[in-house]
Amino acid sequence: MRIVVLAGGIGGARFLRGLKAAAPDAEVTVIGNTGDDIHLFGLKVCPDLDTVMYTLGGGINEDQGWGRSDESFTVKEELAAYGVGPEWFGLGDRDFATHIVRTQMLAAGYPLSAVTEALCARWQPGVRLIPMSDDRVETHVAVEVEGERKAVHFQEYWVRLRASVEAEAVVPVGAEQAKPAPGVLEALAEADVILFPPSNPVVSIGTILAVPGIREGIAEAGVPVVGLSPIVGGAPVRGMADKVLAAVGVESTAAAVAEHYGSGLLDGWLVDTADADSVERVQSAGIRCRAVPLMMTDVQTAAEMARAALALAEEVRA
Ligand code: FO1
Repeated sequence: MRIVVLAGGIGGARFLRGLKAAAPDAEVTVIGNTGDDIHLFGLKVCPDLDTVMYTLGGGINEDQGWGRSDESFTVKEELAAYGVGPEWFGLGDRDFATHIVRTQMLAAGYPLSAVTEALCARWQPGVRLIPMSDDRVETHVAVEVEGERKAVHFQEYWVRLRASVEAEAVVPVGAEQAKPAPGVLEALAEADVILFPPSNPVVSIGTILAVPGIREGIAEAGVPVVGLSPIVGGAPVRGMADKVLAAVGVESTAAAVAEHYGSGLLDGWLVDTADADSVERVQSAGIRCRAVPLMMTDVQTAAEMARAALALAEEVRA
């Protein structure tokens, strides 16, 4: 079975670990969000691609859900000693190696998709990880700080500001000019099922859908598209998705996120048992809905969720 998954960071990566356990023989292609990418110290950092690669490759810092395990921060300390910032983004020594190799290959002319393939040759994530685009897309957030309205890079909003100020707009800069990376549209056309894991609907999945051609590719695939709610009981399971959902006028409920994606895209939607009362509302939006446990406490619970998503896809296909 060929499965295509649109993934952002931590939620997407943890879901993928469950999917691999639930469908070990499936051929999984991950279309990774690159809107979170940031250029620091002359290096290109791809947080969501690295989170998927490290999580599935066994190198992730499990508690954080990002960055490497067994990390040290000597390079970061030395940069700070030179007064070279920013200090608010925690890049570890092992993680720096990934960004050095990536930047070196990009400078040699390799596209991001080829670089990602090369990095994955070491990590063997067990899925094919393709960036949504080889073109530069960077999400910026319009905020008002001390009466001054300005746009900050998503990472500054997320990490330095901790999403503590209202996001007035979330803009994936460059998305309109971006093209799907090689293999993305082909994977969608050949898919048997397409999954939206519990990633951030705005800055992760929303950014992938903003690349012209991808939303159409999903709709034209003519196969079941099933998503899992990142919102449980009116609050994000992790992260601060509610902050960016507000920016696009979507209430932080499992049903509202399903309606936001729309029945033109989604055939099925899983909500947590805590939101069983919203099944009716989602179904009346033309999206098949089931309530199952959606808390990914370990690989087994994530595998159960993946099984439920695949089962719903078969129900929709019938
Ligand atoms: N998130 C934080 O909250 N603090 C950090 O210092 C931080 C550093 C970091 C370094 C590399 C990387 O790949 C991810 C990092 N993240 C950090 C997470 C990152 O902001 C988010 O994972 C994604 O961008 C959103 O999913």
